[in-house]
Amino acid sequence: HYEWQYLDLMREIWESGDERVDRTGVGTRSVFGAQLRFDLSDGRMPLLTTKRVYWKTATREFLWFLTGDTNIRELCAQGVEIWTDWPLDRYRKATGEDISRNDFSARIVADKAFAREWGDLGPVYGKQWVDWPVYEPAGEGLFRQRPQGVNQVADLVHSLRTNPGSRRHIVEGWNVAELDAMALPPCHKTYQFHVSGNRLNGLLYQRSCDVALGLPFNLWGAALFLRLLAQQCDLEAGELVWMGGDTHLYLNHAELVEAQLAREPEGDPRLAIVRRPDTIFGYRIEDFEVSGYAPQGHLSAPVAV
Ligand code: DHF
Ligand code: TMP
Repeated sequence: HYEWQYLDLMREIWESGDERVDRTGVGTRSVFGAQLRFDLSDGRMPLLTTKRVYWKTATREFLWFLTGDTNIRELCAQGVEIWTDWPLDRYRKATGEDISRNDFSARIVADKAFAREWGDLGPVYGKQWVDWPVYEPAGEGLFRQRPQGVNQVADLVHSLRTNPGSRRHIVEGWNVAELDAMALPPCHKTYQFHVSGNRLNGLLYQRSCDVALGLPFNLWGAALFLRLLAQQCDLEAGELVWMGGDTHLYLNHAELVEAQLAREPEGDPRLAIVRRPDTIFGYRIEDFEVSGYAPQGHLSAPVAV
C-alpha cells in the first residue's frame, strides 16, 4: 500500500530524528532530505487512510491559490480555517485583544475592510503563481512594475501543450525579494512537471514539512495540481515524486503519532474530475468526486504558529 511510505517516514523521524529547537519554540524531531513516490494512474491519489484527511478543504485551498488571492477571507467564507491562525496571531499581538479564532474568522467574513487590514498573508503562493511581479526599465535608472505579472500556471499549461519535452516546466513560489512580506515563506516552494510519452509526472520540493499536519494536505495538493494539468493538456497522470528538506514532527504531536503508527492503511481511494473547464482556472469544488475513501478516524493535533 502506497501509504506505508508515509508511515515509515513518520516512524523514522519519531524514532531517530534529530531533536531541534525550531522557529515556533515547540521543538521538533527532524530528518533532512526525504523522498516519497506515488502512482497517480487511473485516478489514484496519495490520500491517507490511517486518519481522515479533509480533502475538500485541501482542494478549496488549492483552488484559492489558483485565483491568485492571498487574503483568508474567501477561505473563511467557505469554512476553511487552516490559514486563520497566522492573521489571528498578528491581530492579537498588534491589538492586545483576546479575540477567539471563531470570532476573528466571523469578523473577517462579515467586514471587508477588516479583512483587508487583517486577513492578508502577503504575497504568498497564489500571488507568486499567477502574478509574479515584473519590473521593467522606465529610464534614468528607474524601474516600474508591469500592471500584469507572470502567470506561471498559465505559462505552464502552455509549455506542457506546446513543448512537452521541456525540462523547464516549473512553478516557483520562492520570490526572494518578497519573502519578508509573506506571513510564511512558501513551504511547498517548487513544482516541476515532466512529460514522458502521454504521461505527466510531477515533483514537489518542500523545504520544510510538518509531517503530521501539513504533509497530508501537501500530497493531496500536489497530486491535484498534476491531475488538473493532465486533464487540461490531454495527458495521463503518471507519477508524483515528493521531496522534503527539513522533514519534521512537532514534539507536541506525540499522541497523533502514536495513534497513527498503530494503524494500518486500508482501501484504495480514487479521484474523478467530472467536468473539464475551458481553462485550469475554471475548476469548482463540485468538479471533484472521491470514491472508495473510508478512512479511520480523524486525529487532531495542535498547529505550531
Ligand atoms: N504551520 C505548521 N506548523 N504546520 C503546518 O502544517 C502548516 N500548514 C499551513 C500553514 N502553516 C503551518 C497551511 N496548511 C492544517 C493543515 C494544513 C495547513 C494548515 C493547517 C491543519 O490544521 N489541519 C488539521 C485540521 C484541518 C481542518 O480543521 O480542516 C488536520 O487535522 O488536518
Ligand atoms: P518554517 O517557515 O519555520 O519552516 O515553518 C513552517 C511550518 O509549516 C513548518 O512546520 C512546515 C509547515 N508547513 C507545511 O508542512 N506545509 C505547508 O503547506 C505549510 C504552509 C507549512
